[in-house]
Amino acid sequence: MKDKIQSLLEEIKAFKAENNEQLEKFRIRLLSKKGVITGLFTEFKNVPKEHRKEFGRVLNELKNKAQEKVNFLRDELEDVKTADKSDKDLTLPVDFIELGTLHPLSIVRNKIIDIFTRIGFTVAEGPEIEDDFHNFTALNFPEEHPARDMQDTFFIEKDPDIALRTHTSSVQVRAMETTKPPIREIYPGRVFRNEAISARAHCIFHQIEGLYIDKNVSFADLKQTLFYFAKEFFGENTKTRFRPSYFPFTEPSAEMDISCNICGGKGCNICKYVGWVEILGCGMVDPNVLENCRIDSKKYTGFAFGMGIERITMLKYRIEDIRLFFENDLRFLKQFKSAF
Ligand code: 2NL
Repeated sequence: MKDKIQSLLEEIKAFKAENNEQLEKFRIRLLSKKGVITGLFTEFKNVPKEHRKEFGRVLNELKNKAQEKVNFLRDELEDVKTADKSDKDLTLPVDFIELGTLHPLSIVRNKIIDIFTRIGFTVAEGPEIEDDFHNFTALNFPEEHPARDMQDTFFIEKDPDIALRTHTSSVQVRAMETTKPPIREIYPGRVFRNEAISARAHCIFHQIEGLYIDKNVSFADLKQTLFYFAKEFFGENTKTRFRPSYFPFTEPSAEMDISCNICGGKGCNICKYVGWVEILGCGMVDPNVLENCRIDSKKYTGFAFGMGIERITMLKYRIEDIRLFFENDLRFLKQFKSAF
């Protein structure tokens, strides 16, 4: 019996079919009601009780192998058939190619870019690997600031320090160094922080920062620009409020909240029952930073802001885990089809 099963397994493995007739013959000989494998099942009653379980397992495996082989060869013959046909008949419709969709972070980034370009901002990008000056020193980070620590920043080289940029502000520094104001730009890009990954934080994420430098730029310009953005992005009824904050590179600094777009300000678990959610940080560019970038701080003033694209996207689409953006699970990604 063992030999018989073994030789059937080898036969299945070696079998090739040139056409459907040969395949059908093979199928009938092994798997039909009167087929060899079906026949083996009738031997069951002659097998001693203690071996029946094992015998059943082996037979089922044999049957599955045979069926899989038949399915495989059937598909293969079908492919050959369609390939033959399409070679010959050029009027046949082509196979449908499914279009991909934009990543939700790209959708939101594009939307933000769209809003700011309507009011005169242009887009600029810069390197993801930065030196200490552009990522920290020019931006007023003191020597002992915790962000300069290995625990917070991914260093590539030390002395002189080269690191993965921790914000896109380094691109703004480059813009200020090389451009005579007025400067009115936004800076989208990928940034890196040495953080443990959780539902709310990731070591890679995306930011958009913005900068407006000219003569007489005021905090009123900042408020009105960001209010316009909030209404365009989250809807006409969105309210904003500014709270005092601190960043090394702006003075004064503020954080902007929007009225919760989930509950309309009434209070829910997204806004932690306060009716407001934080969406970005901003402020007037510190005169030190202007001078570090060779801009005359007596002649020019400016405002700057920065927001996390993941954060805004999570708020807009009510996504609860930041890791979803990086796992590339099509069941998640295919839900965002507003891209085109
Ligand atoms: C946040 C806060 C901010 C800036 C970024 C900036 C850049 C230069 C000069 C001054 Cl070169 N400021 N950027 C200013 C305020 C806040 O980001 O929470 N981002 C996610």
